[in-house]
Amino acid sequence: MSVGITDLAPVPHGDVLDRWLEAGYAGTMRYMHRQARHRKEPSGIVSGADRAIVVLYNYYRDDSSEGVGGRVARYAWGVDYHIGLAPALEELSGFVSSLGDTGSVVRAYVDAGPVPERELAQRAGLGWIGKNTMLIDPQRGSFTFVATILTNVELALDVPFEADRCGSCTRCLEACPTGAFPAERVLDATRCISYLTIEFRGTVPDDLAHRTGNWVFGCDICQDVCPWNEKFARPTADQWLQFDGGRAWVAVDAFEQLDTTAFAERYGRTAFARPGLAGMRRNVAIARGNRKDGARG
Ligand code: B12
Ligand code: SF4
Ligand code: SF4
Repeated sequence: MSVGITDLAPVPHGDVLDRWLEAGYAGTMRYMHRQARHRKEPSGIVSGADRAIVVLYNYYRDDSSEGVGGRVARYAWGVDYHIGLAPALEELSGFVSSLGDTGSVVRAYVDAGPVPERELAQRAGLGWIGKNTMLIDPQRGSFTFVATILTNVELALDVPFEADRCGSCTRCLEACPTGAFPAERVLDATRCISYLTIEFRGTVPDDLAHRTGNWVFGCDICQDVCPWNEKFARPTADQWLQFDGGRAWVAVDAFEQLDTTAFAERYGRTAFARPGLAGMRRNVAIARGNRKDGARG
């Protein structure tokens, strides 16, 4: 885990978010439009808060197996991280509260909420934004969750991470099977396998479905090819990420026999709950089709 501290001044790349939304790259994620004001001016998120403590949490695990069935992005191999990270964040929040006066503002966020997490992480000195749009920690790579604690407890600020260590590399841009990067550091979410398998409800257009290969939940390709991950990613030993013995692959018939109650019992505490049973069945059906066609992601 690495931790950095920054203030909540307006983000310097708010215009990037505006252009991204205008281009329609958020697709059906309407909440990104609703949250835009706070994402650009994070001091408005929690009344009184003027500091962000930003935490990077390593979730990397190795998987060299050429499994059978559908492939799952690493971040979803364990218990849902919104649940798994809660105890660590509660403990850290308690510690931060103990540094301030009674009644200090201390509020933790991970993913949920209008917090511009990567932008704050860069400003808190934890890494740079790669061409694949990921926050890259020079000592760990990008297989990390970002969590933030917004507070008014007086804390010294860290120095922003100003360097761009991507250099002339373009591996991630070339490796994306769906062509989801219209430019460096710009991701058209509507073409991204992560969006198509997790956020998007409905029928995936054929031209994209053919390119999703065997991914049934999320996608790690633009991170797997990154030299900073190849060199520096180290497996975590955290127990909550080992849930279920890991779930790097799911069997093609994993969801066939389940009804919604059985699905909730089996997967309710995992990230699969977001697309739900119908979404996971759709994803598996696409992967099965691609296997027959010999299409690869
Ligand atoms: C919407 C969303 C998605 C969408 C869109 C992704 C995207 N790139 O925008 C979809 C569904 C596709 C998605 C996919 C994934 N996501 Co997501 N997602 C988010 C969410 C909720 C918002 C991201 C966002 O603001 N997008 C809008 C665009 C415009 O923002 P942006 O690309 O980050 O650009 C901002 C900054 O980078 C900055 N900026 C832009 N250019 C430059 C240049 C410089 C020099 C600097 C300094 C800054 C800068 O300005 C922009 C505006 O603030 C965040 C959580 C959160 N609350 O922020 C998680 C989050 C980004 N996702 C995360 C993860 C893990 C993933 C996946 C890896 C999951 C997977 N394996 O399938 C993929 C990765 C795909 C990818 N290459 O980004 C993590 C990333 C952790 C990290 N180390 O970076 C986050 C932070 C969640 C978390 N709390 O851990 N995600
Ligand atoms: S997560 Fe996969 S589909 Fe999405 S941008 Fe990265 S390589 Fe492309
Ligand atoms: S693959 Fe290369 S260009 Fe892409 S994020 Fe990693 S270092 Fe940057």
